[in-house]
Amino acid sequence: MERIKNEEIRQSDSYLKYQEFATSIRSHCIRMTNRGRSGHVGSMLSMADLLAVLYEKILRVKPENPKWPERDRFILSKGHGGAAVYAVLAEKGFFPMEWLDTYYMDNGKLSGHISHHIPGVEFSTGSLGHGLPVAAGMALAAKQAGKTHKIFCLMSDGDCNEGSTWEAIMFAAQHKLDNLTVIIDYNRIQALGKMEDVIEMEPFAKKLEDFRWAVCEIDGHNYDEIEDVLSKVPMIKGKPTWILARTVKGKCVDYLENTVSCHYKYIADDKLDEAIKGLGGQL
Ligand SMILES: Cc1ncc(C[n+]2csc(CCOP(=O)(O)OP(=O)(O)O)c2C)c(N)n1
Repeated sequence: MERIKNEEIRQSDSYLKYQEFATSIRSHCIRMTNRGRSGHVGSMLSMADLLAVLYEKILRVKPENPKWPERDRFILSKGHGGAAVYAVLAEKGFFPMEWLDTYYMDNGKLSGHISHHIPGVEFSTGSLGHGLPVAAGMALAAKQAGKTHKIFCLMSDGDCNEGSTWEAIMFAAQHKLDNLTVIIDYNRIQALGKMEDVIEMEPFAKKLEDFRWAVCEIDGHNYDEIEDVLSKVPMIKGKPTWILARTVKGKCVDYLENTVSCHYKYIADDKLDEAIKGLGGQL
């Protein structure tokens, strides 16, 4: 397994751009869940930096033509955090920004869990363990059709408690799907407990290597590490890539960070200003 060391990589020119984008994603998520009075805010904050690099630099997509046949495919398997992807898609111009105001509301445009009825979303998820089987199918279809686009699947550690995920892991290795990249938002906290108390997956990286994937471990909040590895996939020709991105659930809101209780939560009115200010974002 490759462990990228921070000091080996120079700080990317895009660092500030990523930081600004991630801050705006977090800020949208805090506001959306506050307005909707519901949502999985800790989960969204956890993956914001990964999404910022993916959508700023890595994914070849066209907001003005979301179904462009040559586009890279991105699937969010942890569909409960879908508001973070909605925020990204609105910022990138896939749909009007005002839609964000209707998140989790009756008759609103944006549902609590991610939906493929929204431009830029490939697949609806919410039941854990569904993202990777679909992503693996897309990767095989692309190979068979001789296409060069890539498939990216952002998953949670909770996704890896599901049998369907492990079937897809074996399937992808068997078919040598090196056009497939999984990123695990490895915050080690699930709905009601920490991984060590629910289902421990360590040694996680070794398991995936044994399942014939190319594996890499990074800091999932370090833009340079994220950019570096995502720019180089596939890491090994003929193998799917598994990126174990260590993250902090609730990242950037002090009192939420690394707590189990931040999973299914919104930030209430009396904490809203403080939370947004803490991000360094605009009120
Ligand atoms: C098959 C299935 N079982 C249970 C749930 C309920 N549930 C929602 S999120 C979650 C776990 C959250 O932890 P994790 O998946 O690691 O995501 P995180 O928010 O920490 O990134 C669970 C058990 C579900 N969505 N799907």
